[in-house]
Amino acid sequence: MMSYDPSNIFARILRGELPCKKIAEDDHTLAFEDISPQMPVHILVIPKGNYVDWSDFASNASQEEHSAFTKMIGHVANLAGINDSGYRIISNIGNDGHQEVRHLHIHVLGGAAIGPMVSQR
Ligand code: DGP
Repeated sequence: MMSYDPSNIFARILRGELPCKKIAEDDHTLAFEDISPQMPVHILVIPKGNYVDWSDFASNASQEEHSAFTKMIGHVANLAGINDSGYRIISNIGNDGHQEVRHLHIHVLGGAAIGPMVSQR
């Protein structure tokens, strides 16, 4: 796993150096709109702590951070009104996972039928 780089784009959003379209926030978690949405609803949920990816978060985050992160994903799906129609959550991790921003994030995607789980290579 790469070490955390505090100059990554989501760290800059968390510090208020870059704007975002905020959806929801609590002490440990921020949710905002993806800048280049792949679906009618495309929300990113990130922990406020400096975690590179899921493995880093799993090993090093507190119970409170875990709980807040999990709840926020369901909360923004509720806010976006996609619970009944359905949605998908994705976290891209590392090189094989095609993770571009090295601060843990969950994509919440919905608002239309997404199709099969993974596109064929
Ligand atoms: P990933 O490949 O999983 O690391 O996805 C990174 C996502 O971050 C991608 O869907 C586009 C989004 N993104 C990149 N830069 C910005 C930004 O400055 N603001 C917002 N809101 N989203 C961004």
